[in-house]
Amino acid sequence: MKIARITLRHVRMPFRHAFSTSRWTLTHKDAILVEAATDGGLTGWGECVALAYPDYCYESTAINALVLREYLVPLVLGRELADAQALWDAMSPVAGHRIAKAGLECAFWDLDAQACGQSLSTRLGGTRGRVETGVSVSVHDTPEALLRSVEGYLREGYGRVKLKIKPGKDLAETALVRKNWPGLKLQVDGNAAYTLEHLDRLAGLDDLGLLLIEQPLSNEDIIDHAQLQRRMRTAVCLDESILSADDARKALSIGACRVINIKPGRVGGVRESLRIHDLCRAQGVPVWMGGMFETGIGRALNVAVASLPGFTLPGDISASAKYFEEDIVEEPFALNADSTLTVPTAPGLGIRVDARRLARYTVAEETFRTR
Ligand code: OSB
Ligand code: MG
Repeated sequence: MKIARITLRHVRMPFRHAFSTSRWTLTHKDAILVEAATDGGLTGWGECVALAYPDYCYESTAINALVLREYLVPLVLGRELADAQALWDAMSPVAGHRIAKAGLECAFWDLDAQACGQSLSTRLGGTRGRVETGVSVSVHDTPEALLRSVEGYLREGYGRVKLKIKPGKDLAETALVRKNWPGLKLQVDGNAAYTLEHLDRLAGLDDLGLLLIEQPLSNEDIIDHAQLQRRMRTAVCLDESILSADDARKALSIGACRVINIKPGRVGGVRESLRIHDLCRAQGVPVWMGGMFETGIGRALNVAVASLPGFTLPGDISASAKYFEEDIVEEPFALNADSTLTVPTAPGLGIRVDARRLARYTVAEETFRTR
């Protein structure tokens, strides 16, 4: 496979509601979309999932664009790439920047699966036609507003709820949701806002019957998480701390977590996601699909990867309508009555990008060609 043309687009799409975590509030989704074309007439799409500001990690939308334009695109354009490993090797002169790499890698997989005439799910060995989903719920100003939000999502049909928490807005809020819905599949996400000084506070979550507690401590840490996991019955799940299969192996070997959140963007793409999936499956460790407010492009990727057998917990893959009035794909992802999304069956990612809507949200665009 040879990529002959790459177009990078910065899209900016308004959220239906502002979204807050322990660290930031967002009103828009920003992303770099990668459109890659072969001489043979195939077009593949990928999405770089970094946020507009580098606070979830050191990558951001602007940094993705810079790294792609200056370094990654020149490394891959016009080069013969046998498979995703060859693409990874071609990009290896650039250290880190896994989100930028994953955007390109997704477009490559879309092309590769189309060339095989298979859906990406089938190409990867997916075993289900529907994937179980849940919602990630913003930090709210008041407990009443939080309860109203959760109630709304349950009415829409979501069967699992993840509450964003931060120090001081955690125990009481989570206990309140638990009291209102005793049987609800419930979990929390601290987005690295806690330290070991909060050990007692975090251990207080143990009585609330949570599926897991996600990334309470620092991005850079696995040692303190291991200490926390020894203190808690609830499974600790790592998100920000796991950038590779090697990170996952080390974290599991010291007991820093009992569950792992896989985001293809965060770990450098599908190839690394498969490695983490396989490692965890071999050890009997559950994994689930994370989310980064994806457009229909990244959402299609997440749904395909989540169709693999090791994804045994519901993912943060909601319907497009949770975030957007209008998605950029022709058929937005919609929730089924059993709290699932349907895995696309058309070749590749199985989506069609709507050119008019794409143009509406594009704020910058640049094209690169082989000469
Ligand atoms: O920590 O899981 C997270 C969104 C952006 C960055 C980090 C996270 C999230 C979410 C939203 O929780 C998940 C979604 O896309 O619905
Ligand atoms: Mg998280």
